[in-house]
Amino acid sequence: MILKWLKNKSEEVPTFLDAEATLRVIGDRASGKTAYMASLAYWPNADSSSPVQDVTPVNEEAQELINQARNILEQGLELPPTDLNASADDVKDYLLSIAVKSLSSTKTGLFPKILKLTVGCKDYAGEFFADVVHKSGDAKLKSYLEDCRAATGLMFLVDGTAPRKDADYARGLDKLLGALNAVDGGGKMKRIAFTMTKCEIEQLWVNRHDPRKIAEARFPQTRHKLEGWASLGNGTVEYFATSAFGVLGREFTQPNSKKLTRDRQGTTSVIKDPRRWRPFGLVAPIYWLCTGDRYRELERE
Ligand SMILES: Nc1nc2c(ncn2[C@@H]2O[C@H](COP(=O)(O)OP(=O)(O)OP(=O)(O)O)[C@@H](O)[C@H]2O)c(=O)[nH]1
Ligand SMILES: [Mg+2]
Repeated sequence: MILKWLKNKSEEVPTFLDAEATLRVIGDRASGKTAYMASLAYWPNADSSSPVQDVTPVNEEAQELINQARNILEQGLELPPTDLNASADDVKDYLLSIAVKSLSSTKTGLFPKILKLTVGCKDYAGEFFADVVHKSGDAKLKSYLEDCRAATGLMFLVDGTAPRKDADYARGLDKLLGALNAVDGGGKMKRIAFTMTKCEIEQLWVNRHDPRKIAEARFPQTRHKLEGWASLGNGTVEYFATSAFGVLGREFTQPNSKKLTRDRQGTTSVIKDPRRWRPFGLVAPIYWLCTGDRYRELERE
């Protein structure tokens, strides 16, 4: 009875709530930044039971991402590395709108709400990250940093299969946060989502529901830096496990990826079966960056 009422009610009165965010995606070369964004924009094989209702491109650049997903990833090919552009203004700014369904409780019961997340994500080439570590006073780097400072949230993407890079990542983050602070009191950056990619690989997949544990085991130094930043009252940190490619099967799963190379730098791969391409956990960090709430349904599977 209640369920029926809820069902009718959900059909009658969806409530729209907006949450806007200006996000920046940073990470090392080949950490999976472009694949993450392209898979998110394309949203292949949408599952009707998922809280994500749809992902729509808002600008032309986002539409271009969809074309990359369709013409490259879905053909089982590898994305080309992103060029390091002339200045921060030339970096593509992908504007996406994501509609997420959820239930909100009030005194009178539960009511459905549709949260519209509008995110502007800039995808810097991985060299930006290396430049933060090795260069300083460089004009181009400075314009990137200024641009990062304008963001409210940062998605720090790391290749989950590259734990040997922990020390590099910790150093990079330290420099980045230091440089952001130096500009003027740290800017607006309030949330950092430490997001591990390529988590369809077996060793990561088993712990996908405990990303903090994966981070603790694989990236202890980086985690230490992040926790230090948060404990100084600069903002908050959360941990996420994602895969742009996902897994095959439901009960007995296997990675839907085909490895091309694997070394200290991490893994490069292509999608194994593009027809069954189902990314994992891509919206969870964005939802948290926009709202400050963790929505576990987005990490189901
Ligand atoms: N197995 C697996 N491989 C992935 C995933 N996401 C990206 N990759 C692979 O990782 C490599 C790098 O991905 P990109 O998205 O181009 O990385 P990037 O961070 O944009 O790299 P730059 O543009 O060079 O800074 C490619 O071989 C991708 O196919 C994933 O979820 N799983
Ligand atoms: Mg790229």
